Amino acid sequence: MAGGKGDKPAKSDKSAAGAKSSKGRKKETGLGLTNTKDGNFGEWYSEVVTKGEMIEYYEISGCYILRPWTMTIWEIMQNFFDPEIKKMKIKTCYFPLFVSNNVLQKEKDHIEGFAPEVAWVTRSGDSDLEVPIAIRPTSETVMYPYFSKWIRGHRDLPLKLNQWCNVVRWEFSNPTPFIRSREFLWQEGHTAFATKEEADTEVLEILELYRRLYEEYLAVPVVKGKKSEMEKFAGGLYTTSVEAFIPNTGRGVQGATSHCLGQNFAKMFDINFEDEKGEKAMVWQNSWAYSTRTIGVMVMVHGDDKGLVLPPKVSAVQVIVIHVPYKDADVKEIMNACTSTVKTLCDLGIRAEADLRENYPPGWKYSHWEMKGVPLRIEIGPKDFANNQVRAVRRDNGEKIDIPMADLADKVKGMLDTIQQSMFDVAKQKRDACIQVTKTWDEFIEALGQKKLILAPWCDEEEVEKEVKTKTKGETGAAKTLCSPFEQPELPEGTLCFASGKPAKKWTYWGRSY
Ligand code: 87F
Repeated sequence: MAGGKGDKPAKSDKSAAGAKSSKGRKKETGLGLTNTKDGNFGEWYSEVVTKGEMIEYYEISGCYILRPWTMTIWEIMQNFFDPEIKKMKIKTCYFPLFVSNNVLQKEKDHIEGFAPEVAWVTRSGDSDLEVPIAIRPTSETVMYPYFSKWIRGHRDLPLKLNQWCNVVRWEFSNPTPFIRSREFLWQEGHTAFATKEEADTEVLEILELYRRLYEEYLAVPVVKGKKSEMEKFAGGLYTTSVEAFIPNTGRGVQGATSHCLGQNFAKMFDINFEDEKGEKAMVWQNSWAYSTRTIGVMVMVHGDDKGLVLPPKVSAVQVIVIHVPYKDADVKEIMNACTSTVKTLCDLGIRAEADLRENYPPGWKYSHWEMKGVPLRIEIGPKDFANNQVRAVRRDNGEKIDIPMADLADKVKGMLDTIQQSMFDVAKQKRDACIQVTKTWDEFIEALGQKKLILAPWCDEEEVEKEVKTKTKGETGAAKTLCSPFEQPELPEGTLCFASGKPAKKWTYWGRSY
């Protein structure tokens, strides 16, 4: 190990993870978390996203700086999703950030409950604006007047648009990076069809892409399903979602939504067309979105007491190569081995980098890259060099294996795939272990206390859901429906609702949620 001079990191903090000097004493490294995931989840989370260099807190509460470590993940997800929707003939557009009050208020029912969250611009310089303008919280009311203008006949349909943008919702309940922020990034898709069938089909196609984003990219298992009448988007006909679960807090989290809006907005905004028979008809619309919340869910699911754990598919750096100098060994030749290892991996399309900084000891660097969640670390020391091999260490489970230089390409590629799959499998196992089937009220309350993800037979009545909410209201928030999974277990004839005792209509997931 390096030890000795000049290797003390700039910052010094309460904790000292990792690095030991050659004398074997723990050094103050300024690295490491002061909170554990099980001990204080909220503090742990904000420490992980800041020390993992994803987020910097900003002066304005609820607003966060998204650092490159975050934006790369966002871009990788975008590079999957955008071509997929382009295959579906969805076109990119961009509408303005500002909305006039007039237009915003047009769909009254829709905006009513949301009004407190709308942010307004009222001044420019020293003078008040003649009329205040709102900042988009979503773009239905921004876009649909133009849908009305652009759609004339059936040949103008379908109209399928998507925009990548930011939105502002002035939330008041505890802001959390990624999960609940006042400004966030998303894509919002808005489409119009001649028939309900086409709209229905698209809702599910988009939902499947959201499932793939979570499961194939973020290695987070989700449930696809339908929202209850109470939890759906009030302006629409029905809402589908992918729901994730955070075992440590026992909370569900809506991962992304795909709505069929029906004809509500078409009525409001006069979005009509002349059909093939020459008759006037109203369009069927959808809207759908996923946001930077996806990244927060991923951090919450995979992170551990050493920091972030990133799935290889989305990590900006997939392999970090670190040289391990030793007393009299030839540092130059080990460094060269690192550089050529990086080159071999990069040539294969693997995102590899070397950390050859000499002012930090290897142990400090291990902790640093563990904090940032890099999936695989490769160490090269004099012995490895002599044996023509490298040592690989997995971030997700700490497993160490020696890889002969000759096998580097194959083995590393294989390991990254294995890590991706294994992270999903482990997350799914943990999620599934939290699922509790409850058939009575007492079982339900007990499971809720144990932070379970509850699957219960339900009569599907709004009044009953309201009652469950009221009865479970407490410090940690009320229980509500998350979704009714499309994959329904068998519901035997005569099964009763856990809450009302009436005949059950479906299985539904319940829990506290973000
Ligand atoms: C906050 C303020 C004003 C949510 C809001 O889910 C309006 C709204 O309409 C609002 N918060 N919503 C619902 C958004 C529905 C819908 N919009 C397009 C989506 C997907 C993308």
